[in-house]
Amino acid sequence: MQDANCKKYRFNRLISYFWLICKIIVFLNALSLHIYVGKIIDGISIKLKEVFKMEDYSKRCIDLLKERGVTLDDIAECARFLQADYHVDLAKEELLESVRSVISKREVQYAIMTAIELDKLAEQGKMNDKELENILMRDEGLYGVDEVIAYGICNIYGSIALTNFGFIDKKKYGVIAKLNESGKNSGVCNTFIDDIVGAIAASAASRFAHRWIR
Ligand SMILES: [Ca+2]
Repeated sequence: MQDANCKKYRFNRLISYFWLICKIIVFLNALSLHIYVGKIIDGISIKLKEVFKMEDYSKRCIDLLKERGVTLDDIAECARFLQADYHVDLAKEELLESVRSVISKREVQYAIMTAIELDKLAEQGKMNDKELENILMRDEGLYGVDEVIAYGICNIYGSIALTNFGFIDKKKYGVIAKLNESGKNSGVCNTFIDDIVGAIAASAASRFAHRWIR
């Protein structure tokens, strides 16, 4: 009888241990699920922050361009000029979406911010290297770093963008001609921005051409 009681006691203890282990497993599962859900929420919030930050940079770049006398309309008009031989009746408004799309790219935004900052620093006499400042203020013929930054934008949009850029850089159309002219005035530095505007227009025209073919 005592033996039977002992077996029953052991059996009950085994059952209680089993339940305890089950509860621990359920608790750990809930905990890991909680961590997993937390990680997903963190990932989504990081992505959302990036998206909003990009929107901020787009606006920032549009404002910077405006501050230097360049509107999105001006750039769209340059892009229209580049597409005029292929689409005779094309209105610049049809290229505005492509211009906005080019400016929404992070690499393009960094190029715009860097280029305009360098022009402004030179113009305000705030560069540490006064020799370099003079080179930028004179828009020295052999100084080609401005074009290299512009190529960085065009490279994203392929060979059509690169050839478009070469063409508009040579023709100096629209706002690019204005920037080029005003850059010759003393106290004004447009060494970088003219190439940046040309590159955005060339890339927008390339984007439009690719979408048209599709
Ligand atoms: Ca230039």
